[in-house]
Amino acid sequence: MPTPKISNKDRVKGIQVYRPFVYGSIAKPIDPNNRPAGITAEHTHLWSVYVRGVDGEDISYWLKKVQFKLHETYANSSRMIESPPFEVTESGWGEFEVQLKLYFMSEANEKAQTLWHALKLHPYGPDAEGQKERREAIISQNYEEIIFNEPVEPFYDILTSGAPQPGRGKGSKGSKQASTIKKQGERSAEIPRDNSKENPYSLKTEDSELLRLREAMKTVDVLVKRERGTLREKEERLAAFKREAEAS
Ligand code: SLL
Repeated sequence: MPTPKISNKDRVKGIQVYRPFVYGSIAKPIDPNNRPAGITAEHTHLWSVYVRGVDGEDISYWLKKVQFKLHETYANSSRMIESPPFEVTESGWGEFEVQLKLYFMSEANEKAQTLWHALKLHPYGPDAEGQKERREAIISQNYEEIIFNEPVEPFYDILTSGAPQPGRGKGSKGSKQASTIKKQGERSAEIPRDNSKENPYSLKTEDSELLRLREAMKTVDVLVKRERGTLREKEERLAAFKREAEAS
């Protein structure tokens, strides 16, 4: 479908709207003694690959659909998911790169964006063996922010009106939403306060990261002071040598 021509004057100048989301996968090893029916014998894992809001936030007000491109060993390897949850659940035996193509609401007049996610089935790191034994789920996910640079007016309205509030129903979407009074800043791209198993990105994580950075800066300060001290010593010795050389 040809996209309507949007001239630059239809864009909201100087504005960038950020929308956070997470994408990733969760994989569970199949218990050989309790195999779900209808799964091929070679398949060792059940997995899902997904795109979702941070902490379950509804992102379908700006994200229209997601195309997941699986490895070609899968039948119908290209899967278009047109409504939330934007995810594909499958079984398999191997890891591969999944291509995710994010399509925005048509009002956005934005091209689809492509991301890649490496599907992880196997644990790694110091406790890999333990995790394997306990048949733990393997979560591999990334936090991402999409930046809409100078969005067109209708999309800016949609973005700033935010996700439909629970109880307000579907009617708050689309054209009706655009006509409601904008409460700018009511919805925010703030990350959640606490992290959970599914979502390691929180203000708490951010805080501890900041603390770590502050500690690192202190260390750098100490190192800089020490270096300055050494430099001063060397300069003093150099000056002494010079004086000696001049005197002799
Ligand atoms: C590997 N390069 O060798 C990867 C490919 C493909 C995984 C992994 C499904 C198989 C099916 C499946 O697990 N494909 O249903 O036929 O590890």
